[in-house]
Amino acid sequence: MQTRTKWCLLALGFGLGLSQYRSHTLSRHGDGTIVHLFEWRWSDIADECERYLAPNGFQGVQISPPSEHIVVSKPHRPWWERYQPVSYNLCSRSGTEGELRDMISRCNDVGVKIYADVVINHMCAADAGEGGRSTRGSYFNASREEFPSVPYSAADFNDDKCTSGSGNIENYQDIYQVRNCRLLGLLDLAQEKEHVRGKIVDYLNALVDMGVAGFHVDACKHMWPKDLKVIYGRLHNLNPKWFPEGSRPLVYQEVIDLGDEPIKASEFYTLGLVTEFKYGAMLGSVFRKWNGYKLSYLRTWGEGWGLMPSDRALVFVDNHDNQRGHGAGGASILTFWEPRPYRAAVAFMLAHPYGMSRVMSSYRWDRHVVNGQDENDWVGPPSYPDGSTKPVPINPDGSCGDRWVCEHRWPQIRNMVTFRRIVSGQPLCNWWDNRSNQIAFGRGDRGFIVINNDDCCLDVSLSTGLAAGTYCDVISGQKRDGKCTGKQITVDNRGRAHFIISSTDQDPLVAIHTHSKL
Ligand code: AAO
Repeated sequence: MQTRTKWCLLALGFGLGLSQYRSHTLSRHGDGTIVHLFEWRWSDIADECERYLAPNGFQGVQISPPSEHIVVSKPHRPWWERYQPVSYNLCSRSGTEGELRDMISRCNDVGVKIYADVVINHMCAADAGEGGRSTRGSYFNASREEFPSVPYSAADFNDDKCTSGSGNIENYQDIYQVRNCRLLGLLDLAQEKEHVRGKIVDYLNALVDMGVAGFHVDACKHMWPKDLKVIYGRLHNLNPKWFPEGSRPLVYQEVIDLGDEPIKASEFYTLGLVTEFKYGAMLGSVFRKWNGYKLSYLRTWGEGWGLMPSDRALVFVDNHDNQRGHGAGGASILTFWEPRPYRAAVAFMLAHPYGMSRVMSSYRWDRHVVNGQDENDWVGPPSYPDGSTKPVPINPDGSCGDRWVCEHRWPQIRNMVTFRRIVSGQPLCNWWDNRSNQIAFGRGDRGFIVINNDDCCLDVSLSTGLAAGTYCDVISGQKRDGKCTGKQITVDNRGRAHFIISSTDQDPLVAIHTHSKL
């Protein structure tokens, strides 16, 4: 076992895993990091690709749904109006089709991929009524299930198959309800119908032809995998202007599987990647030390914890739903509201080889929690009085202004995105823990991270796997003009280094990698 650990078992598991589910609808897009620029305008994303994401090595951006959606005035312009499409016109709160096209093109030109969040399970809710406002002014009649701009009509929806009394999903233990009834009252499309498939495929292919690299597919639990298989199978190859001939879109599917329902994430493994919601829920519990969890237990993090196979998993500490009490995950989810443990958890995710990682980039809102419910969980992005989204201003220190949080610009998170890129493909090595809440591990001979979540000081010498030299800690600072603005770590000829992390340090961790060598 000693030698096997030395040769880093995970390398083997990783390599095997990659080929296990390879399908024609999925190509590996690298082990980089995707940032979800939640509710950003297209023109701001284009600027961000050029000025920040490309120079800092982000793999791609998940964008908010680009299709035309209802405009909700009560409450005033909630973020969730975008999850209620009325057509597949590419005109949304984030901008026009022209702006979308320009953004995709500019991001691709600098090597940053765009992954579109697409809502294909449903249209708007029945209660949106008739003749309501929409982002491009397309007429719709939700009461009669008429969406002439697609066009869809009553025959394209699932109502006849739904067996619940209300027509909505009432029981998540009944797979037929979950897939044939309305999620939250949203009109449920019948993806087995050729007309519906065709319209969805046309919508997705319009985006592929524009240059998107793939999709986050919303609400996959609520669609039949056999229908999704047909839809994904008809997707065009990626635009050869930016991608190698024959490249396939990357598809990652939103399926909330916390283990207690009959629909399993595993039903979607052959189709693409799947969101691993257990990841953030369990990692949050570990960093909060709930249920007796200790950081040292993370030695077996990954499949050993009942998580899905690494090469299927899209992982994240929080998402746009569970950071505000929607979706699932519950109270353990860490978010930007608790910056110190949040940064540590995100750093752990980015240092660990499990899964494909996504970083959240949020905006602040005035939380108003009554009986455990946030009454302002609906609040939309920073906006002008007319409801249009405000630009993201960048402060002189690189942080974002207004209410934009920009976690991806927090130096610790940005530097860990670089760490992940540098250690890509390297096995997890040199694990150490104190049997409590202090851990450390390396990634081959490229990087090493130490985390102290105990209430007292960490003071220890460890094998890092790195070459001898002086390294700059990329958490307390970084290498700039050959000098280190943070802690310096000296690795000796045997690869050992001494680490000190006090429980009062701004961040409870230290990370070094080959590019931070002085
Ligand atoms: C809005 C209003 C609604 C109104 C509706 C229609 O808020 O009051 O009825 O309009 O007028 C977003 C917002 C919604 C919003 C919707 C449309 O979150 O509030 O509704 O836009 O504007 C399920 C789905 C999952 C979904 C999640 C929200 O499975 O796909 O609900 N997420 C995506 C998006 C999300 C979006 C939509 C889908 C719709 O990310 O932003 O909605 O396009 C269980 C199930 C989960 C289920 C959750 C929540 O979770 O397992 O599948 O998610 O419940 O209903 C334990 C369990 C765990 C369980 C959890 C919570 O932890 O282990 O499994 O408890 O009960």
